[in-house]
Amino acid sequence: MRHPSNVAVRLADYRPADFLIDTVALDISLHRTETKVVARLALRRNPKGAPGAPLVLDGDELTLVGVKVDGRPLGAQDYTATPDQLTLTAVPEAPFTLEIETRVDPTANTQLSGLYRSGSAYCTQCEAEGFRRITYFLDRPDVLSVYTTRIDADKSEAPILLSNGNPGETGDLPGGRHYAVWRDPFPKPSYLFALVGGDLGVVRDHFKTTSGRQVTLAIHVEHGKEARAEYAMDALKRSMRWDEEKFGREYDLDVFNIVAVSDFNMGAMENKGLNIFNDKYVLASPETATDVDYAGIEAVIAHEYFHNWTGNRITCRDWFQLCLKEGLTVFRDQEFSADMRSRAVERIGDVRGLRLAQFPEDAGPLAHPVRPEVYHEINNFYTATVYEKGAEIVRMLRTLIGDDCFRRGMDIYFERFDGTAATVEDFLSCFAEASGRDLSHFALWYSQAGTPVLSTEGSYDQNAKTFALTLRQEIAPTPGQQEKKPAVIPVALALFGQNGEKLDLESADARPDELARGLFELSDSTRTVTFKNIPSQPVVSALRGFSAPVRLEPAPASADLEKLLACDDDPFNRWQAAQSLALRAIFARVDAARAGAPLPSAPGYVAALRTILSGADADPAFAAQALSLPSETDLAREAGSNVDPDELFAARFGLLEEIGRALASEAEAIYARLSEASPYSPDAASAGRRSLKTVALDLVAAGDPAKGSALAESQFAAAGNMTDRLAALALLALLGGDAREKAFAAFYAQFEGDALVIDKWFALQATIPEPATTQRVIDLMSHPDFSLSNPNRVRSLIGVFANANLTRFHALDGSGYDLLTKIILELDPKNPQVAARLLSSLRSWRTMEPRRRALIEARLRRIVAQEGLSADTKDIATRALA
Ligand code: 0A1
Ligand code: ZN
Repeated sequence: MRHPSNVAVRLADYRPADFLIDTVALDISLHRTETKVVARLALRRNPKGAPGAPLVLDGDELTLVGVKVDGRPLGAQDYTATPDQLTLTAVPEAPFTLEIETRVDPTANTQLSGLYRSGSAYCTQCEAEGFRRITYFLDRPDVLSVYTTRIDADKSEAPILLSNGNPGETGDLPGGRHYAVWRDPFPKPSYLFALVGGDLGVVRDHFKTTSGRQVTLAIHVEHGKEARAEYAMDALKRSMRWDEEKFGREYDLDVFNIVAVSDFNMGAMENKGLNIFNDKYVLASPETATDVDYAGIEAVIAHEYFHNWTGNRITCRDWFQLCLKEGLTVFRDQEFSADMRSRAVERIGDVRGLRLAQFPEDAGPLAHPVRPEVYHEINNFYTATVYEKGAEIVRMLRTLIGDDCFRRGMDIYFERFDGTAATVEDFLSCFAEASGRDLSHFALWYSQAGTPVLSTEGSYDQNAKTFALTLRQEIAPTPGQQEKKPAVIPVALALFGQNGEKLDLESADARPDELARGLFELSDSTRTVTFKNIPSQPVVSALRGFSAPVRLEPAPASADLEKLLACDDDPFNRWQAAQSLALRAIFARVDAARAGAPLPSAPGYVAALRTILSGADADPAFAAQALSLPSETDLAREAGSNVDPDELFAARFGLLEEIGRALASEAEAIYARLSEASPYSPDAASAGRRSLKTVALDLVAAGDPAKGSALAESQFAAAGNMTDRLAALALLALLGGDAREKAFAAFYAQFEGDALVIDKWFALQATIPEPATTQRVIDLMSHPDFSLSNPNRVRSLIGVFANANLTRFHALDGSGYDLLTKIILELDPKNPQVAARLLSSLRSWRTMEPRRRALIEARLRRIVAQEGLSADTKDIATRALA
C-alpha cells in the first residue's frame, strides 16, 4: 500500500519539493517477471525547498538492488529503504548523481499502474502515481526533468521499443536481445513517462506543421488490426491541424506515437510523444464499431493530442490542480468535436453526459469542488466533476469575456507558463489580464462544490408593457461545505412574443453589452431585470445553450415549452423543451400510479413529437435527440429522492407505448425511408440519419412490439454495419422471446474472438430489464471470454449492469447489490482503481426509497469493514457512507 487511506493530502499543505531532478537517464531491461531498472538522476537542492531536508523518494511495491551517489555505492547505513520509500539522510549539498537499481515484476502487476503486461506487450501507466512503481522518485507533477530512456528486450518478444521523445540509437545485443534509446528534450513530470515493448503492427503517416516541421505519425496495434486504426489516424491529423488553427499550437517532436493496448484502466493517456490508449478508443471498422464508437475515438484521440500543450508543455503544480489540464482539455476536445460535427448535437450530448455523471456526483456524498482541497487517494479524483464540470467552467469563462479575450488569455497562458507546473490561479490570471476583469468571484466555481439551482420568475405588466424577470440562485450544502455563496452565473436569455417572434431586449437594469448579447450575469442571490416595450406576455428562453452548469427549476409551463419547441432559435433549448415536456409527462404518470388514479395521457407532448418527426429530415441527428425520452437514469436524477426504479420504468415505458401508438405511421414511414441501403460512412450526417432510423424503429416497436420485432430481426440479419446491427440487437434484447436468444447466439458466432465486439454482447445482455438478468450476468462471468482482470470486460458486463439496468440492479431482494459487492471484494485486491470506480455506482444511494437505501447501506458497511481493503475502495465506501 502506498499511503494508508487514513492519511489525508491537503492543498493547504503544498510545499515545493526539497530537491529538483534536472535529468533522468533510465536503463530498462525488459523481462517478464524481473525487469531491471537503473535510474541515474541528476539531483540538486531546490532553492525553494526546506534547507537541510533529507532526500525522501516515493516508491510503491519496489525491490531495491542498490544505490550509488556520484558513482559510489551506498552502504546500508546511508539509506533506509522500504517498498514504498527510499530515504537518504546525508546527501551532498552540491548537485550530485543518484543511481538507483530496482527490480519490478510486470507480469504480477494486475493493478495496471506502473510497468505491466497487456497481452504479450509491455506497457506503462504512470498517471497519477505509477512511476514510483518503476523506480524510486520524487513522483510529483512539479518536478520536471529531461529524460533519456534506453530499453533493451528480447528482440523476438519485443521488436518494437518505444518511449517518450525522439528516437535515438538502436542496435542488437548478444543473446537475441536488442536496444533502443529515446530522448525527450522537453522537461516533464514523471507521470508523463511511458515505455512500450512488444510485437505490434503499425500504421504510419506524416504531418507537416504550419512552420514546416515534418512529423512521423505512428499508431501501433495488434497485428492484423492495422486497417482498424485508419480512422484514428485521420482523427489525429485533423486534431493537429485544428489545434494550429484554433489555438495556434504546433506539435513539437519529430514523432508522435500512439499504442493501443487491450488492458487499460481508463480511456487513454497523454504521455509525451507516446500516447497509450485503451484499444476501444483506437480500433474501428464499420463492421465492428458503431457511430458512437467512431465519435468516441475522434474525441479521445483529440483529447490526448491536445494535452500536448494543455497538460504536458504546461503541467499541474500538484494533483489538486488536475482540472487545469483536464477541464481545459475536455473543453478543447468538445470544441473540436463541435467543429467536426454538429455543434448543436455535440452540445446536447455533452450536457446529457454532464447531467448523467456529474450532477449525481455533485448532489451526493462524493461531491467535491472542481479543485478539491483534500484527498485520500488521488486516483479517485479523475471524476466527472474535475473533467466535465471543469470544462463547463472554461466554457463559462469564454462566454463571460467573449471569444477574442478568451483567445488572448489562452495565448498569454501558453506564452507565460510554457515549461512550468501551473495552478488554477495562474490560468485565471491570464484571462483577467486579457479581459481587464476581476475574476476573483468567478474563481468560486473551482472551490465550491454543488450544482446551483437557477430559477426564473417573470411578471408582465400589460399597461406598462414591461416584463420583470427575476433570476435566483441557490446551492444546497455539500459534504464539508455547509455555507454556500452565490456563484457568477452567465444566463443566456431570449424573450419570444406570442407569435414566436424574438423580442428586442431593452432595459435600464442591464449593461448594453448584456442586452446586445442576450447574456445576463447573475452574481448575487437574485437579480431582477425589467424589460421595456414588451407587447404581450412573453415566453422566456433561459440558459440558452446551457450557458452554465446549473439546474434550471422549475421548467417553464407546458404551454411555453411547446412554444419554445416550435420557435426557439437556440437548438439546445428546443431539445430541452422536448425533454422537459417528457419529464413532466412521465412524472404525471408516476404520481397517478402512486395515487391509484387513471394514467394521464400526454397529447401536448405527443403533438410536439409529431411536429419534430415531420421536420426530421432537416436535421436528423437533432431530431433523434429531441425524439428520445429521458433515460431511466435521467428520471432517477430528476426525481432526486425516494427513487423507485420500478415506478420510473413503468411510467417511462407507458409513455413510450402511447407515443409509439400515436406516431406509428409517421415512424414507420421514416424508418422505411432511412432504411434504403447506402455504403457506410462514419461522418456526422450519415450517423445522424442512422440515429434517427433507430429512434423510428424503437417507436414502431413501442406501438406494435410484434411489428418492431420483425423489423429488428430483418435489420439484424441484413445489417451492413455495427451501428444498425447493434441497434437491432438492443431492441430485440428489450422485446425478448426466441428472437432475442437467436440474435445473441448469431452475434456471438459472428464476432467470437473480437473482444471489443464481444464487450457489446456482454453489455446488451446486462441491460435486459427482466428478473432473469441477474443470473444471466452471474453466468456470463463464467463465460470463457469474460475476465475480471480486463477492465473493459468488467465495465461492459458489471459496470453496465450496475449503472444502466436500474430495475434489476436495484431489485428489491438485494440480489443486484449482492452481486456488485461480491465482485468488488474479489476485484479489489487485483485492481483497486477499477473496483473503486465500480463502487461509485452506489454514490446516489441516499436518493433511493427507504427499503433499497437500507439494503445498499448494509452492503457499503460490509465493504468498508473488509480487512485489507485497498485505499481506493475504502476511500469511496467511507465517503459514500459519511
Ligand atoms: N490523463 C488521462 C486519463 C488518465 C487518468 C488517470 C489514469 O490512471 C489513474 C490513466 C489515464 C486523460 O485525461 O486522458
Ligand atoms: Zn485528459
